[in-house]
Amino acid sequence: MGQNDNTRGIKRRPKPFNSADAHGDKDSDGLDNLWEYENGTMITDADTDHDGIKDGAELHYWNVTRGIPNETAVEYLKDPDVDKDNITDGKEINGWTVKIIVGYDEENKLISKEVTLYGDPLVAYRAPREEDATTMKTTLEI
Ligand SMILES: [Ca+2]
Ligand SMILES: [Ca+2]
Ligand SMILES: [Ca+2]
Ligand SMILES: [Ca+2]
Repeated sequence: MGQNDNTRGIKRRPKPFNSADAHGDKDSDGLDNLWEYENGTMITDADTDHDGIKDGAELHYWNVTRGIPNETAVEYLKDPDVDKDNITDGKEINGWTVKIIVGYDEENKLISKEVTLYGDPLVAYRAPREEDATTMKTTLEI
């Protein structure tokens, strides 16, 4: 790097930090300023896509845990909901709490309980539907 910059013939954007800061980590997300600048993630926001997982941890998840190639992983860092199921990557990976209906009491009031659900951020999650609750009710009454 450095010496080859002039031979590329592309206009270089001014860097938002001086070279001494290139290996700093302004937002403490585990990725240095230069990497973030070059990959288009936010240097001053630890969670670029606001999906609940900091950039460094999210990159590690995609790269290492899921074996996603770097180029795609970088896109996922900027996408809060990769599988477009309206549940953020952070929720699917770290779990989220929902109330589910487990049955009805004697007065026919719904009994619900809170459960933590986990999803796969690469597979669209199918939310429990009303039919499921009915099935559960039937099962409970038997
Ligand atoms: Ca950083
Ligand atoms: Ca993120
Ligand atoms: Ca993401
Ligand atoms: Ca999702």
